Amino acid sequence: MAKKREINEYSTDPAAQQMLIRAEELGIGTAFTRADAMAPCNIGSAGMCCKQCGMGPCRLTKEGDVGVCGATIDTIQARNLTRAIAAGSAAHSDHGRDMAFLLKATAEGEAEGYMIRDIAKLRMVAGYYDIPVDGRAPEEIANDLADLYIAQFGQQRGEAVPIRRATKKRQALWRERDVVPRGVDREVVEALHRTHIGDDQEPEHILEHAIRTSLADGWAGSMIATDISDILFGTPAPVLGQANLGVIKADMVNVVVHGHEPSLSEMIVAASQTPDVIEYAKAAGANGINLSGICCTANEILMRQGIPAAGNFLHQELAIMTGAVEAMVVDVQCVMQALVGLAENFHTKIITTSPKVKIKGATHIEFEEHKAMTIAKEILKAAIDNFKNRDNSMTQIPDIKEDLIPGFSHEYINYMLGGSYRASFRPLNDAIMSGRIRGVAAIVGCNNPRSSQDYLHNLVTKELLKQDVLVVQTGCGAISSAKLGLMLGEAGLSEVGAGLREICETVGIPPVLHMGSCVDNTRILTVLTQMAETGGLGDDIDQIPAVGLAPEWMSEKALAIATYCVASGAYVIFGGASPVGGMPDRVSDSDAVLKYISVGWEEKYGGKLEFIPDPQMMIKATLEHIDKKRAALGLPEYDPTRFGRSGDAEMLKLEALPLAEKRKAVYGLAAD
Ligand code: NFS
Repeated sequence: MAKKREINEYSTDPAAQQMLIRAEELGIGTAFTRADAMAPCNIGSAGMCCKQCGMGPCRLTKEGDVGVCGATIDTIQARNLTRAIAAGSAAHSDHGRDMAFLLKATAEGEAEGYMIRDIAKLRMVAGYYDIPVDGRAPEEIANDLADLYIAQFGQQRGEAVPIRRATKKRQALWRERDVVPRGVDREVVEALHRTHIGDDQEPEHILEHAIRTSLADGWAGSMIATDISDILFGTPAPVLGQANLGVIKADMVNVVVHGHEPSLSEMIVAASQTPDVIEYAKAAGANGINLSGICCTANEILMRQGIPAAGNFLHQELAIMTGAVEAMVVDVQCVMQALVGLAENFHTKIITTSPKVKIKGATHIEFEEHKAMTIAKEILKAAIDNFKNRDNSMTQIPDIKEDLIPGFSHEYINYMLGGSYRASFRPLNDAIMSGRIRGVAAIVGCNNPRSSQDYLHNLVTKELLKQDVLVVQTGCGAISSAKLGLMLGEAGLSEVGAGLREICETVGIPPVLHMGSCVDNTRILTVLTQMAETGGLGDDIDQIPAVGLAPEWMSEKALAIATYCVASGAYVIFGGASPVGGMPDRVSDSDAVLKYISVGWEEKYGGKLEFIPDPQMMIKATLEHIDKKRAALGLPEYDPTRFGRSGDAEMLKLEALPLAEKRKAVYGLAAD
């Protein structure tokens, strides 16, 4: 057993620390203590264990070792990484498929309680694919779009159609390299086939298919999920929300929704606001129903409805530990099996809802889109019926929460920067060109109990903000910053570099923009693509001074996201352990795969994937990359003292200069 850590080594979040002290008092284990007890296997964590057939598992420990079939370390690492990327792509994209079926059912009037909320987005998305919109009812357009999107998943030949939303240059590169994906189902099946015993045994060739598979996720499966969520539930725009365990209320029936798909959680939000459900809760002696979310379900309903987030991945057990949760309603992904055993110490009901996910010992109330409202009410009533079982002597809710403003969809960022008449990324590009904003970092991804919860996220975020790097976030990383108060207007601006601060104050944005759930990383692809198309920062994503980071990653989905971002031209840095690393004490030829996904992929795609456990090194690598890209574009060298000496006044003075002088003063370019 590894060393038992102290509470403050488990999490930097004070609410989490309170609950972890409570867990120790009650003698209840959590992911944190289980991580202490379960030392990771060095061979498996470095991707050097092959269990693809019955002749093994073969554990390769040193350079030159081969498996029973003769497979080398490089082949085995490439296979394992590709399988992980395929699984992550499958998870996101299967979510996208369900959204496409929901759009179809809604268009046909067969989805109880759903409607098309964002007709403008529907028309815009239809326009990408030449689906006629003029003179047609939204349902007719949605029906065509749903058919097109449903067909994408199983498309056998030809390009997945959303690929056309990438820059022209990127599309050409993918075609030249023959990695344009077909349907994600086909790519995932082929990934499993190629990595079966006795198939593809050239590591680089295997990894090219990992690229293709991830592109089917980022530029199809996940992008489809985001498009349809916006069409059905509304494209996010800023709303006021709250985050952390303090959002759980002692006098109300608490229902925590956890997982990923917004289809049921949106309906639970709607059902919780109906008079009959509110009356039912009051009759049970509660002051009403209080909803909150965990993980990406939290992000979906926080972004659109302002429903508070109880926390990120490592808060799922801690929410139950408050003793005040009547039901935790889960759908798919990132749901710990430990929840059921943990809930037995309290009165909390764990309710599974997806036909794809049951947990032994949980209550299963299966969700079905054709009678979603009826099922949502049934779930809420089960939670209300459980209110009487709450033991107040077991209740302890940390009085800790922060306000935030989430909802920065790419459409909103565009509008906010340019105004309604000239929505544009021009001001953002200009700010980067002038050096007020040094570059952009997308800090995303999970929590991992192997490191202190939120510590790496927050350390990297705060340092990059000081260095005038604009930060956008999704997933559990976003909730981490939200809990810290970095997503609220002026809050935190005192810690932000002077140039970035001017931009935040002028536009009226927090220094960290919450862009949604993990499938919404496609919004970041869209922002980067539009920045490239706006001009001034090159003509493709790989030229933009931007970096993607997942300091506390743990899921296969994170690897899929990393890979499609790399294939789209981004430098991606992960913290924690490398799934293709050599043994920590030996750097040798067994690092060939590690080198290939960095140097090799950069040569081919302009993006690279690196695993850097040390946060200071992570920050250094980020800033060096941003500065390198700035230099390659011929932009002035970043100078932290150049802007913000007098706040807004300095900026307004520069803005008022005649164009020729402005070019010189602001961009450091020749006056003509
Ligand atoms: Ni993303 Fe969302 Fe969180 Fe990681 Fe899990 S919730 S899809 S995988 S843990 S960020």
